[in-house]
Amino acid sequence: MTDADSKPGPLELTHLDRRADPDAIWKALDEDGGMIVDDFISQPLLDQMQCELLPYIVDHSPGSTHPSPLWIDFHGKSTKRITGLCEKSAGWSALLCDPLYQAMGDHYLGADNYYLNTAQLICIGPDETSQLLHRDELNWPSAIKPSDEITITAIFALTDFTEENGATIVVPGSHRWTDPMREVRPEEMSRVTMKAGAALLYSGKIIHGGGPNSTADQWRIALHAGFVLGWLRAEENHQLTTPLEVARRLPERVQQLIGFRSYEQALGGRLGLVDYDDAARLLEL
Ligand SMILES: O=C(O)CCC(=O)C(=O)O
Repeated sequence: MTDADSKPGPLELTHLDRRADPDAIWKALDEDGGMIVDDFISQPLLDQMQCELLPYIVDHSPGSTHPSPLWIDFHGKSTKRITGLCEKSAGWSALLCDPLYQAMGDHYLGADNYYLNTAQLICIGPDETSQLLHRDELNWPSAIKPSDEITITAIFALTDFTEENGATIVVPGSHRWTDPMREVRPEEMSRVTMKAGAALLYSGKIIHGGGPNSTADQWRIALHAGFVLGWLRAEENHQLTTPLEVARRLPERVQQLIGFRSYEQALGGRLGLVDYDDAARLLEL
């Protein structure tokens, strides 16, 4: 164990206003492994997204379809998870083009160097227990670099996040831990309480998980959406969750982020091609 492993993190993550200097946002994120931007989503856009997405949430059943007990537990027996959001919400596509959200991806992963990992609604319902704590970057274990991010994520609150209804659990400072097996002590955990419209921005290295919901009738609704380096496979298969005719009508940035454009590495590699041409050609046909 090193000093970084034993040094306790702050009890609560920093909250900054949407109008804060982006450098102050990255500084807070770098220090603690995560931070909260209040009022990230404007009220009209929040209203639009809630209205567009609510019917899908009502229709969806909680729980996992995976046979393994590990995944059933990880996905949550009382949690609804919904993807394919570009088809379901024009508001979500607008948020994907938000300049601050783009600045986060560009800052941590490099401009034009990343794709959308997954965009999923995570709706934690009554009686849900705590999710297994985890680090997002462990999806790609052999790509992990000690000092660089390979994935960076935002959890947008579409309803208020409270201690009772499932606010995300984070372990501030754990992005610096060098011992991957180090156990988390209860006093190192903090709950991400925030108002609807706020966003938790966090490192792929920080330990976190969905919180328990002890309410009788409240659903905690999050839109969990991260970016991943363009040469790594994304968690969500966006080209199957978004039909081609829908992709044709999306903003260019969204088309790129969900893989309807090919990836060109700075050093010359090209990935995700169609007939050795850019996948964007398919959108023109
Ligand atoms: O729902 C949350 O607050 C976090 C969920 C999460 O980290 C996950 O499902 O990977």
